[in-house]
Amino acid sequence: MEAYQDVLTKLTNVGLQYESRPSGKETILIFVLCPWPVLKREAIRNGIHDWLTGVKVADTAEAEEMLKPAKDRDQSLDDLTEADRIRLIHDLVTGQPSEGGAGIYPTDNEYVESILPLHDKQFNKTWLRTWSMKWLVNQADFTEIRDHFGEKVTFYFQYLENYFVWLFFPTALGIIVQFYGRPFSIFYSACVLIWAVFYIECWKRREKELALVWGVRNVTKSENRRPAFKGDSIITDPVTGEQKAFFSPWKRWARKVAGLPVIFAGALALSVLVTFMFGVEVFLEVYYGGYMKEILVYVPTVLFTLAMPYVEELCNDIAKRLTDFENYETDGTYDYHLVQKVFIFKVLNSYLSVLLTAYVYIPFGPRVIAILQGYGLPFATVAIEPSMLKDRLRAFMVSNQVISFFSETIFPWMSRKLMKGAAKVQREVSEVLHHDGAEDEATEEAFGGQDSEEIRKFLRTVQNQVDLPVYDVNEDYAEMVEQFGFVSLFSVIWPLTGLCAFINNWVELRSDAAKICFHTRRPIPSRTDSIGPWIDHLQHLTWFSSLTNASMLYLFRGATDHKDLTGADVSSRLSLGMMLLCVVASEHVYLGLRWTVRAILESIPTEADLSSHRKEYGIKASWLTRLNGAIGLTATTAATTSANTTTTTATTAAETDSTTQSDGGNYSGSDSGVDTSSMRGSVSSLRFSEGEYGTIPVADCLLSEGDLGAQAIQSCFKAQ
Ligand SMILES: [Ca+2]
Repeated sequence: MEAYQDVLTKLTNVGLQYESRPSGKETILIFVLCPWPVLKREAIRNGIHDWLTGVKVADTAEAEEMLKPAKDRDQSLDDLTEADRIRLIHDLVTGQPSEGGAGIYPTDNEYVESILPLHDKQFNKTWLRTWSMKWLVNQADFTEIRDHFGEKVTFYFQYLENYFVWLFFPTALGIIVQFYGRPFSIFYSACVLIWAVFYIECWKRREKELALVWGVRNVTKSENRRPAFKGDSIITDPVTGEQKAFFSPWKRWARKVAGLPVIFAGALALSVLVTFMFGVEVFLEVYYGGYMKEILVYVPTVLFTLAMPYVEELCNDIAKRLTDFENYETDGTYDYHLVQKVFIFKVLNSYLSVLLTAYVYIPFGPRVIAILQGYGLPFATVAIEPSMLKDRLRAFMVSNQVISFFSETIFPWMSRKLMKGAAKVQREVSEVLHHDGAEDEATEEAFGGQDSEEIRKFLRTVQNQVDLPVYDVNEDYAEMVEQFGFVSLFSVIWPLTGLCAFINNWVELRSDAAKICFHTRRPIPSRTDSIGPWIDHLQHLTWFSSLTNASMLYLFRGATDHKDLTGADVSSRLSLGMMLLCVVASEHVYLGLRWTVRAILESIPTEADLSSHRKEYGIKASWLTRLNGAIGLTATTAATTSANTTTTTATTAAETDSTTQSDGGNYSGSDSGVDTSSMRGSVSSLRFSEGEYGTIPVADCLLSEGDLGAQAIQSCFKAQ
C-alpha cells in the first residue's frame, strides 16, 4: 500500500493525473492521464533538447516558432502525433527525477510490474484492412503507422517492404536459372553478390532519407539514459556541462571480456548440439537399414525444430544477462550489444547444418564410409551427392518459414484460447467442489465492481492486453536478416530460395502487423534513426557469402540434377590450395565492388541531404542577419533576469496552467514580459567580445525547465 501511495505521489509530482482500479487480487491498474499544459511543457522541452542535440533540422520558420514565448505557441501541440504523445508521457513517467521525470520504472521499483500504452482497436482494424488489400504498401501508409506506433516499429516495416521489393531481382533471376540454366552457375552467384552489395548500400541511403523526413536524424546519439543504467561516479558532461552519472568504459570492456568465455562456451555447446543432431541424422540415413527407416530419418530434424525455440530462448537469456551486466547507458547501445550476441547464436543455429553438409559431409563422407566399410561395418552404399545439399536447403527454407508463420500468428492465438479454456474448466471444477461462487464473486467485485457495465467491459479488455507479451522488434529483424543470409549465402545451391523468401515476405509484412495488433502489447513508441546493428549484420553476411559462393562453386561446379557428379568426385577434386585461392580472390572482388558502389552512391547527394543543408543554411543566414541588425540598433534598457541554472525537478503543484510554471523560482516573471523585440533590445546592449560566449551555460538553462524556449535563449544573451 505504501508503494502504491509512493507511485501516486510521484505521478502527481510531475503533474500527471490518474485513476486506478483493482484488477484481480494482487494487482492494481493505474491509468495515467496527462493534462494538456503538462504535455505541452514536455513537448517544448523535448523540442529544445532535439534542437540542441541536432536531431531536428528546423527551417527558419520552425525555429522562429520555437523561439516564441510559450504563451504564443499554443498551436504547437497540433503537430504532435499520437506516438509522440505516448512517448513523451512514457518518458515523463520513467524519466530520472533529476531530469524532471517521475522515476517510475519496472526494473527499479519492485512493485511496478509494467507500463504499457493501450491498443487502439479501431486503428488496428483499419491498418490490417488497408495493408492486406494492397500489393505494395505506400509511403502514406507508413507515415500513418509512424504517427501511431513511432519510428522504431515503422523502420522495421519500411525495411521489410524495401527488402521485399529488392528481392524481386534474385527471384526472377532464380526462376530463369532454375528452368533454363544449370545449378551452381557462376553467373547467378556473381549476380546475387552484386545484388546484395547494391541492396545494402541503397538501403543505407534510404535509411538516412527516412530519418530526415521523420525528423529523427542523430536521435540515437542523444538518447535519454536507461533507467537500469547504474553509474559508479558523477562527472561533469564535457559537452553540456551538466552533472551526470558515469560508468567507466574500461570497466565495461573488462566486463565484456569476462563475458567472452560464456559466449564461446554457449556457441560451442550449440555447435555441438547441431553437429550431433546432424550426425544422428546421417547415421540413420546411411547406416541404419532396419525397421521404419523412412520415418526415423526425419525424427532428428523434427526434434531439433521443435526444440529450437527453447534453445533460442536459453541463448537469448544468456545474451541478455551478459548485456545487463555490461551496463549500457542508452537503449540504443544496449540493443546493439544484445543483438550482436543473439545474432551469433542465431547464425550457428540456422546455417551450421547446411555448412556441415556442404563442407564436411559431401566431400569427406565417401572416404570415411569407405574406410569404415573396410573394417567390415555394414554401411549401405548410399550415393552422397550435391543434390542432397539442395534437398536440405529446400527443406530448411520451407519448414523454417512455415514454422515461423505458425509460431507468430496461429500458435499464440491457440495457446491463449487453450489457457482461457483451462482457466474456465478450473473455475468450474472448483465451483463444483466447493459449491459456492463466493470467491468468483469476490474477484468480480474486485474487478471494478462499483462501475458500470461499460467500464467493466473496458477493464476486461485492458486486463487482456496486460496479459500479452511485450513486442520485440529485434526478433522480427533477426528473422528477416537470417532469411537474407539464406538467399545470399546459399541460393547458388537452389536458385528458387529467392522466390521462397519473396512469397514469404509478402505474407510476413501482414502477419507481423497482425502480430502487433493481436498477440502483443502495443509497443511503446520510441525513436530511432536506422535499423541499428542489423545493417552491420547484413554486411557481415554478404562478406561471408562471397566466401561460400566461391568455395561452393569450386566444389560443386558441374553438378546437375541428373547426378553426374557424386560425392566421390567432389572429394577427389578437393585441393585446399585451390579452394583457398578461389575464396580469397572472390572476397577481394567483393571488397572492391563494395568500395566502388559506396563511393559512387556517396558522391550523389540525396534530396534529403540537400533539403537539410538548405534548412541549415537558411537558419544560419537568418541568425546572422538578426545579429547584425541587433548590434546596429541603439540600446534600450532591458531588465536583466539572470539565468539561474540549477536543474530543478518539476514543481509539485498540479500544473493545470503552464503560466504558473515559474513556481520553481527560476525565470519568474519572464513569461509575461518577454517577446522577441525586447530580445533584440537586450542583445544590442551587449558588446560581443571574444570569450563572452564561453561563460554562457546554454544547455543548462534550456534543459532545466521545459517551458522556456525564448526566455532561456534570451537569458543567454543577457547573462554577462
Ligand atoms: Ca516476423
